[in-house]
Amino acid sequence: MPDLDLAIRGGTVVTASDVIRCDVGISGGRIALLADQVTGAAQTIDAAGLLVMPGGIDSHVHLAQRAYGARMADGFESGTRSAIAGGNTTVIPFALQPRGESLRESVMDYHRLADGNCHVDYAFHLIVTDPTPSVLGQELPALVDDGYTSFKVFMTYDDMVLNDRQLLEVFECARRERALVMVHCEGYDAIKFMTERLEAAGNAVSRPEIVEREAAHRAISHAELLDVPIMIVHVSGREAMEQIRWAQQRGLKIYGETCTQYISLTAEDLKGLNMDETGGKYVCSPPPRDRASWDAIWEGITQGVFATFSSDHCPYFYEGGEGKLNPKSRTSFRWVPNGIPGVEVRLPILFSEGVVKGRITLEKFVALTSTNHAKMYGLYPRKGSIAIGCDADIVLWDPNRKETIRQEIMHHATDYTPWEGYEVTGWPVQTILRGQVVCEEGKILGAPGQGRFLKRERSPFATPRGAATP
Ligand code: DUC
Ligand code: ZN
Ligand code: ZN
Repeated sequence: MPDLDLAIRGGTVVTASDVIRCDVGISGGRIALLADQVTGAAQTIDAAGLLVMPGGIDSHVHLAQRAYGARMADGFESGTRSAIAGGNTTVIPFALQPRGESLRESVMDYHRLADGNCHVDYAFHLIVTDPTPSVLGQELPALVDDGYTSFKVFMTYDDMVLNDRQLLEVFECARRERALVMVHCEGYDAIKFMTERLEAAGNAVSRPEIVEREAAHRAISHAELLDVPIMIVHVSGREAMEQIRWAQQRGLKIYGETCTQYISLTAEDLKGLNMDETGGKYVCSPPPRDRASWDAIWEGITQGVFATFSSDHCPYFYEGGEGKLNPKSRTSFRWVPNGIPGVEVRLPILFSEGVVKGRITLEKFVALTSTNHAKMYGLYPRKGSIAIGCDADIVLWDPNRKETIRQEIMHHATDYTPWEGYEVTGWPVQTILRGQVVCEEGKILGAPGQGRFLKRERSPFATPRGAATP
């Protein structure tokens, strides 16, 4: 038996493929032993009655991002503190290239903010806003080689939108470099048109599902044209889900991601967007839809249309001059900073709505919240499972614990949670990062800086089908 630093005894181990009663032995930060009885470790945790699951991997969070015209409430310290309290051990935030600037320099800027300040392990996706010949020909290939193996592109927003020609150029580069492209699918012109007309009429529903569906179809068509796999992120309802399912049924490598807000919030929450009520607290894009959309998202989850379930944690303050209620946003809904905090509640809400209500199995829960993120983004098998040799990133989970989500128990820096008063069953009890207990009963035990930067492999899911040669 290897010398063990830690034994987790008496729990039920859950992976994306199995639910097994066994003990876990950890040595040097890695899983060293899975056995009926593990004894003789330097430290022992009694996990009787608990689930022992891979730590959550949230592959869609925004931290310290300079965008959307406001200051983000969470930097790397508070954002990853919130992540770890929610049972996560890895996050993948974004390094955004401001237009006209070097992508490499932007990545270095984010490293300066993150390195030494994270409670969980982390990597970066790149946001490409300015795909110049030197970005496509030199910077992106070198960055992919350096472990930044995925990029996000936007089909909307004045300061980030790529036109169709630019999208194709980024897709072509991704195909060549074997990187995975994440696409924000909402059509720029349709949104702009609607925003202007609706603003004049004092109505705030400027991003209906049809703009998401149109953009998803366009992105899928471009991806098919070049035979490049893409991930369509933050899918909000039936329209875009059906586009992805249609593409998958055609054999295309089109992947889908959905998020907590699309199974638990609705457009009703957005009422009061003229800021006399609390609607701004729920502004994110795509916006939450209606209860029928929750059913469509569950259909996509259970049918395997969605590979990943993320938070899209994009935290702004509600109060104050730089938050949702900033003076400009009071003049029109279009200026309300776009995004909500959610990294800490992703696992409890999916567990409660999915596992406890019988919609998904425990294995599927682990796949959606951890394993598939690792596989999609080049971190597997080091991350995302409980098997010999994996990093010992583990959440001990009480499946019966009832909690009410409240701002006062959150660990993020922002001043509200959109899920205030939301009741869940299932809660993280301890979070273990590479064999160290870093959070217990909401108490952060480790120090910022314990999180390490993860250089990622190329994703096997980014390999083209080989059907066409552009
Ligand atoms: N897209 C995101 O991924 N997050 C927040 C806002 C947005 O447009
Ligand atoms: Zn987006
Ligand atoms: Zn996002």
